[in-house]
Amino acid sequence: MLTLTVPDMTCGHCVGVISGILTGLDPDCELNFELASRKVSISSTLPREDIVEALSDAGYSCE
Ligand SMILES: [Cu+2]
Repeated sequence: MLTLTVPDMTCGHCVGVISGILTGLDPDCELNFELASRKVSISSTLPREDIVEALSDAGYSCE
């Protein structure tokens, strides 16, 4: 389980975009969003760096 903080994830639209990116990379990933704290928990075989890069490319930098 990987937990990322995505400061620019501010609304349900962002959650939808990020969800689409991650399930596009790994259809079997399990995601849990905590919008209030800007956190995404990701259960996936993808390397962390690939996830961070894909989200950054879409304008969502991660911490
Ligand atoms: Cu948004």
